[in-house]
Amino acid sequence: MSRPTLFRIYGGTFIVGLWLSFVGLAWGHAFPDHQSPGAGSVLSTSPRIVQIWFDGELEPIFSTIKVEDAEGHEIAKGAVAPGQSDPTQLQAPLPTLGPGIYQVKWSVVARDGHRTEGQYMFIIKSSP
Ligand SMILES: [Cu+2]
Repeated sequence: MSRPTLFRIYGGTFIVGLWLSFVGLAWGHAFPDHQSPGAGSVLSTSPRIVQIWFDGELEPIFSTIKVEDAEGHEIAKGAVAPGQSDPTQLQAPLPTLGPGIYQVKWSVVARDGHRTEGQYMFIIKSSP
């Protein structure tokens, strides 16, 4: 009778251990915390820079940001902002943008080696 009980205990511990390591990896991913200009925002003037702040540290060599116009042409690209001891921010300086829809596309590798990526848009409206 004691063998099956032992097996059940070890088995349960193993499964809990697997679950904990999975959750631990998931926490290590880097996702945007906030961005400027905000996702989906409508602006009346061209911003000078696009910035994204992440919830975890990034690997600078493997982390990029770019901005495309409505036709998919790349109009700006950037990287981890310089001078950060704990790099969590991407930025891309922008040329002066005309009215239109712009896509910000980001791709980062967190310190745990996992890549996450995504995109969002902002709009510059034509002046009245
Ligand atoms: Cu991860």
